[in-house]
Amino acid sequence: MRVLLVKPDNPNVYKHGPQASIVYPPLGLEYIAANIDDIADVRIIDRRTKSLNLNVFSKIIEQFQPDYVGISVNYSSQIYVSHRIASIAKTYGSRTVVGGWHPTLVPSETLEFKSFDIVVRGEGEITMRELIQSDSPIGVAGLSYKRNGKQIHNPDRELIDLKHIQSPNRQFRSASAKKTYNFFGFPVDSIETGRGCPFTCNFCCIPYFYKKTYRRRANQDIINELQSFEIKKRSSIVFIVDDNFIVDRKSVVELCDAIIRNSIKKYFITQARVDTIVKYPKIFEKMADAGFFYLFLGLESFSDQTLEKLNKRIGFSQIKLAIKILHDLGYIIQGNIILGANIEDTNQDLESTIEIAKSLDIDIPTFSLMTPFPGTKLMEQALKEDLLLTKDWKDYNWSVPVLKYQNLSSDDLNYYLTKANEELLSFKKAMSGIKRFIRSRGLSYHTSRISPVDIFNVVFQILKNLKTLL
Ligand code: B12
Repeated sequence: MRVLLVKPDNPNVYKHGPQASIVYPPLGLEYIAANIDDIADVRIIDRRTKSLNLNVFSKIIEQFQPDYVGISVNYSSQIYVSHRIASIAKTYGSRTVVGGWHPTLVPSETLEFKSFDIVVRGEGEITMRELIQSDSPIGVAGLSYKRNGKQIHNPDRELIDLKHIQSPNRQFRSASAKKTYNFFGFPVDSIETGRGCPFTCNFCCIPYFYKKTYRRRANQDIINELQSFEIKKRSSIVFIVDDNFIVDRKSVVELCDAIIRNSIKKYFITQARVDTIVKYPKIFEKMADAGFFYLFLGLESFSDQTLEKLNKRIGFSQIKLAIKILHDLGYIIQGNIILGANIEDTNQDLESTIEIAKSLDIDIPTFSLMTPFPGTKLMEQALKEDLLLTKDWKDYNWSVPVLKYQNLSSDDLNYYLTKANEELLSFKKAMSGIKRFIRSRGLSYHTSRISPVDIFNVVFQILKNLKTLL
């Protein structure tokens, strides 16, 4: 059995701002690969590598003749590119399987595309394995498929015990893929330590996907993975992709201790919540000792009333305090702010959001427009109150207005998004964050983590992307 796994490109996103210079490896597909590579001949191709246009892709399919082509559709905005990829696969007689967040959240609608045969709902490791083993979707939990023009939705699959799945297989990366995965020029890898989040923010689909649960992997498995050749030798930065890294606090501290004890000298990046920083600053001190240096914070809004409406369960005073705590520890902060986070927002509210953002010391502020993804409370509300401007998924990328506001037009939202990016994303500000970080941790901390070649690559990358970074 031959299986080709495909990571589609990301159209229409990140033309500007820091994310334009970051590409992480396709961790979800590497998990799938690891869990089927003993029963199938597997390949992964990543369409985000520049060399892989659709002609090259067709040639690969023609030569490999896969029985199954599995496509990862994590972002709703990727559904049409994924359809194009699947259509090509079908002309060569492959069965097409789509997995990831978007198909899981709207399986029936996804199956309406002629090109998609099967949807894997939720976590794909065991479901895909059973599909390949039986070479049929009948009776496999977690699958939706078409038969004689009718859709069949098998029962959901139980959430996986994370101790019983194979770690991701990173051996399937092509030479150009290896070059593509980078964080501002630094070789980067991704790892997952847990799945889910106990919070229920109204714009987030995680509670739906993971059924409001949180599961964590065993720390020894994470350490083993960090010590694998691909991560140990090939990357200086490790991105922990978890939605919320600090849920089981004891386990996080034990992991940091184990990283230090095992002399795993890496720089780590992850996402954290503002309230956790304020309540447990000691954990962030420990994380800094272990190599954590860059944190993504979902700040969302500076209005307590709006934060409450989002069910974010943080307040503006916590945001200010969290920034101070992290800066005292030398962290670089990327903070995301949602423009129009309250459907009642006015021009004045957006003006003041931008002004407050300027007054806060966020090293890399990023802005998005409020977007109701399937599977969220926000989408429920938008459908009930007829607030959707469009249901064209290609626009659901957080930078195109898709909601109707009482007091704001789409032009207003576009104007403020551009203004926020232009006035706040500053190379100078980011550099001062980097300088603070370098100074705060001491020379030996850095020299043990970074090679001169990496430094050269980063400087080269920054100069190359100066235009998009500014
Ligand atoms: C890390 C991450 C990122 C990284 C990029 C990671 C990458 N490699 O591309 C960054 C920070 C850049 C990012 C950016 C954005 N992200 Co993001 N991101 C995530 C996050 C937290 C983890 C993804 C991950 O690696 N998971 C770990 C792996 C192991 O899981 P997985 O990929 O889901 O794969 C599993 C299953 O989905 C399934 N599966 C997936 N693909 C396939 C394929 C097949 C064939 C099969 C069988 C199964 C299968 O099986 C896998 C194993 O169980 C997810 C939430 C989450 N918990 O997953 C959000 C998430 C995917 N992101 C989201 C969003 C909205 C965005 C942004 C638009 C946000 C913004 N403000 O800019 C951007 C857009 C990115 C883009 N299009 O380029 C949404 C997507 C919603 C939607 N319907 O579109 C999510 C769900 C977060 C959320 N709560 O809303 N993101």
